[in-house]
Amino acid sequence: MDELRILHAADLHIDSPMHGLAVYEGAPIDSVRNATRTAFQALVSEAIERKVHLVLIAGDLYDGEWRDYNTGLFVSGQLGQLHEAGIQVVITYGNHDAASSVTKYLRFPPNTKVLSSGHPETHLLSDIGVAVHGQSYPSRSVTENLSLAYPEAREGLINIGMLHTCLDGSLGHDPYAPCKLDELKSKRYDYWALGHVHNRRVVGDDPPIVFPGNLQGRHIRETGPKGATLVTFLDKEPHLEELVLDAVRWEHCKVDVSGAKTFDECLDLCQARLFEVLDTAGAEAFAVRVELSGPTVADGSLRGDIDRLANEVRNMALSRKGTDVWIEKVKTSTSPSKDKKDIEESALVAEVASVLIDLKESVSEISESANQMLAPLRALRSQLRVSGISSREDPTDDSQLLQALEDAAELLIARLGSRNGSNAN
Ligand SMILES: [Mn+2]
Repeated sequence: MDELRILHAADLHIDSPMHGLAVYEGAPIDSVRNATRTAFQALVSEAIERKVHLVLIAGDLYDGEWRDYNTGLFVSGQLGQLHEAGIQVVITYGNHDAASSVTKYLRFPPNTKVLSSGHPETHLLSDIGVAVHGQSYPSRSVTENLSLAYPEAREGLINIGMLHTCLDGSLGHDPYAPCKLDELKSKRYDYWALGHVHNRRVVGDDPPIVFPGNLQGRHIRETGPKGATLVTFLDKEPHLEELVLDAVRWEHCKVDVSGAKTFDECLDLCQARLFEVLDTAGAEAFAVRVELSGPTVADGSLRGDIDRLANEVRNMALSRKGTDVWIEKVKTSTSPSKDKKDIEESALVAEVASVLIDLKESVSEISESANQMLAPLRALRSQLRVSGISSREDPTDDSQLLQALEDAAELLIARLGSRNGSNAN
């Protein structure tokens, strides 16, 4: 065969829950919930369109035990489409879908081979001249070096090794099926189809040793484009192509609001940055964390109304027509401004605020003492009314009371004047 095309995927985690997504009005719930399935459908379409000969799934096809048989029915249906297109499939299970972890079972269509969890085995595909070597995980925690027992390469065939591994552990994943690059190379295979590390990494060139990364990000630590690796052998020489197949793109949108003066200014910066991230990423659906950072005088007002801030950002996301954008979280990592002018301004604002607070306290003190001063006058007025000197109604507020007292005082002065027989004028 002059040209052999193999599509290598790993870590599909079909029906994995999407972690940490807030539910709110208008959030594109369905596209996010179905993302792992939609991405698998994209993989199958791509395989058919590109007329690949073989699809490899190198572990963690499932996220864990099926909630119900629908997960199995979905996967089997997709494998059936590959079968109809004449495309063969080889699967190894990893730590998430180890034989002991997934107990429900459905038979796959005849194009699909699952490699044994008991020992490394070779699956021969003589019609396309390929030998696939590999082993599934018997249990979640496989700590021995599985690669050591992998079979010898078959002469005259293209040899592919499949392994779900942490390699030497330096890539920071759970330490399963550890091995060294040199041990893989020593097998003299033509390609190593690895899984387990969710970031795409090409860790060897001769032969290619590849982690394709997961097919669909599932949380904020799995950002950026996700997909699979297309390996084309031209006269037995491998050529790699990265295919982006994710249905929902995870992005961490970091907004620098340094120097913004107001809450509104921060919102403007958020919108500009969010839209820039969405435009650049070029996906159709997103799950986005928006994080504001930098020193700003608006630090206090952002932190004081984080709920409004979150909903203003959701509001921006909803205004993007034709793109499903789920705002996973809005985080405030801002700090108070260190700018001298800002500090002076805020010192001035603080001073004015403190004067206003003092003033308010003084007003309540004044009104207290006014009340005390008015108490004997109130008593006097009652006496005046009882003695018929004033006939006004009971006052309802102090101004009426004062008016009544003034009237009474005038009356008394007039009476006193006439009693003494002398008028002021
Ligand atoms: Mn995985």
